[in-house]
Amino acid sequence: MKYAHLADLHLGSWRDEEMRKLSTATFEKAINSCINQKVDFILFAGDIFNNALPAIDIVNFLAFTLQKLKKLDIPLYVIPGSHDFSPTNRSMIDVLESAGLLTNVCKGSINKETKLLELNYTTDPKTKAKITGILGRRGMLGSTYYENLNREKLESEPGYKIFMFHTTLTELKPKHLEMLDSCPASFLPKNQDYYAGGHIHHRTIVEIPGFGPMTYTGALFPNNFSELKKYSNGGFYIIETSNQDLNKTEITSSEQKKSTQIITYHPIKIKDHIHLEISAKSKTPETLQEEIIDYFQTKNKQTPIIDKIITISVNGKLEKGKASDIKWGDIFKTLGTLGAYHVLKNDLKIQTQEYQEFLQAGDTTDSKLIEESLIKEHLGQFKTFNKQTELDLIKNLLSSLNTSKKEAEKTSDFQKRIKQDINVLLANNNH
Ligand SMILES: [Mn+2]
Repeated sequence: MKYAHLADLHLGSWRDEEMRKLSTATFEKAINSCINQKVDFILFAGDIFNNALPAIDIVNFLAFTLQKLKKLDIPLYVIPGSHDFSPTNRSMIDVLESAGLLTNVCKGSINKETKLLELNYTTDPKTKAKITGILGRRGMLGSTYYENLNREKLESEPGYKIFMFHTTLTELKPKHLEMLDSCPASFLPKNQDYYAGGHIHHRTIVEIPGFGPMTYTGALFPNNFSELKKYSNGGFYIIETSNQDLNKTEITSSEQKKSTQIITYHPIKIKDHIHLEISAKSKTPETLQEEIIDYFQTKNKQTPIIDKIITISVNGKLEKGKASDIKWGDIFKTLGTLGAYHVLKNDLKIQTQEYQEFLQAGDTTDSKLIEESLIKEHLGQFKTFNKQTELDLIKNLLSSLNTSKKEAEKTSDFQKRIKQDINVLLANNNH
């Protein structure tokens, strides 16, 4: 058996059209690669879309691509991620499932007596692999699913089993995301053959005794400036198991299984990437600007920057002036004439005499992390909730309010949708 594991596709992300094009091109290339490698089925471990209500052209593009899989009889199994549905539980994934383009494997019910969540496996018709999982929610809302999960039911099921998750697991958390809330891997059922993770945009494979390999693929395509700077590109896993393992009825130990399963990472690269890290220390906005242009003009003589993505990070304290005095428009234009595909900058870490508050947010340029640490700094001034509830609520409110009126949505419907979403959030936190 051979299958693919993709996660954090974030289709429709990036404001810049050039970057959005790369994100969809990466997706198309990944699916074609899966087809060429003749996988039996494909998994998407959440965050298929970047927003709960994606633009029509993105949904159309995805439906068109998934139709190819359907024609070739390659099933697609998914769990929704934290970005895939609105607080009122609306998700485009439901539409795609109704159209027969994918199967949401997060299916189950609450046992009336035990009050535990009982998940059902979806069996892949051709390989007989059994797949289930838990959808992702924003903040730590999702952890209640794990706290109330009937794990034994999943642990004692015979056959080849895949568990999909879209949450932060403590044991799989990379160093640079240490401050994120997480739940322990022991919240997941033991004895699954593969744990297909999403949510954390950092490639990881961890072996924990009693469990099969627990994995994050990382984002299929970097989703923001800091991911682009750190990873340049994304990719996915192909998992291959030897066939004698497939129709077994007894439960084998995870150690026995390990030897019969190979996981390989397949990077997908559309454009090359160059990063420049430059210090503003003892420079004026004008000299800094000259230095950046100079760097690329000189570099271009050795290795042309033609068709490459360029990221520029500036940090340190300007001798005079402020970050907004740097004429980025001129820099972009010059690099454009040298043939760069697209240029992005991050000047959030430039310090000036006037404004230094960003420093307190720690050593990071990831806007999400800056946001989180600023919220944490000011928690508890407001006595209505405990700190954890307040943090979750603020994060959820911020993400719900980060929306705009959709194509053809009436203003009154838009207002109603926002009010409804906010009411759901406030009701959920009212304890
Ligand atoms: Mn994600």
